[in-house]
Amino acid sequence: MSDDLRAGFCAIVGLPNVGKSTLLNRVLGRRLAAVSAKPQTTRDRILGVHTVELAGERAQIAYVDTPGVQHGKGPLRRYMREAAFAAAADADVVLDARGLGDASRAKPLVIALNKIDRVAKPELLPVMEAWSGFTPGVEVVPISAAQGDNVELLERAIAQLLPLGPMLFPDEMVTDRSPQFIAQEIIREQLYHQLGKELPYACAVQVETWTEKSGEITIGAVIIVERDSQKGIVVGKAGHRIRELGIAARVALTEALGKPVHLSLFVKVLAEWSRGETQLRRLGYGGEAQ
Ligand SMILES: Nc1nc2c(ncn2[C@@H]2O[C@H](COP(=O)(O)OP(=O)(O)OP(=O)(O)O)[C@@H](O)[C@H]2O)c(=O)[nH]1
Ligand SMILES: [Mg+2]
Repeated sequence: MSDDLRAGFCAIVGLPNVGKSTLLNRVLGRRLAAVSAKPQTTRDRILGVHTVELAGERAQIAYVDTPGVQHGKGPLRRYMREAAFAAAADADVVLDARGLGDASRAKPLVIALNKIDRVAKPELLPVMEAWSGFTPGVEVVPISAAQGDNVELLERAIAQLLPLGPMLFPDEMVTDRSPQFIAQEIIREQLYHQLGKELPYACAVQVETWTEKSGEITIGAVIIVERDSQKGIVVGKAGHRIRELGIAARVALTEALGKPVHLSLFVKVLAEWSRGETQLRRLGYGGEAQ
């Protein structure tokens, strides 16, 4: 084993819904970023540090999961887009989950073709060849983030492109995000799973209270919507929907935090929260994307 360590940032960029956050969670072996079948689930940059030995070489890959690159108007969309481009601009390596974005051209690039569990092997080869032809000299790694196939191979390809140098973070560090932020993501993920097509995009989640006592965590969180009618849907008939959301979120939180969790969920209307810069900032989406 060599003493050399490669360390640097790898931005995970790509179109919405290609599995960027699933890959981050897979690599880290824990649930950090929200995942859903609906596009535009991720709203912010999320750092996930993986300090690992790959084929005898030590590496520290600081992944930055980003919102899927998409068009669209309004301050929240703009914030999401800027978060993705800024992460790519700051990175040592860009991992493009599927397609090429403008922001990635100036950096060493690795392409991950995800969801290979969905295609038959003979169909994969021509797709890989096409990508290799399109981006000569760029490693194209077919993976299944959901099942873990080839993920180590992908990490090796990324690590080789990182600069030699000291670790950027302590080796036990996984993220710079607070447990409160992760809890918000886990609750928001349930909104994407359980609410209809449009509604999750009108929701934000904020943890308001957090107390730890005798090894248990008690969390109070609000789901913020834009209109009274949306509040009615989130609460549901006789409070049925919010109860279901609470049950599923509590199970996921208990698993993610490794401690029993008590969760109280409330719904609050904050008119046009996604259109006002000040309100966005207050909810954590604002100023400089972090
Ligand atoms: N079959 C299959 N599904 C996958 C795989 N990876 C992710 N998915 C599914 O694809 C959907 C989108 O996954 P996400 O990880 O949220 O995708 P994303 O790129 O982070 O999406 P945005 O944050 O919206 O840009 C979810 O339903 C995942 O379960 C995979 O390897 N195989
Ligand atoms: Mg995502």
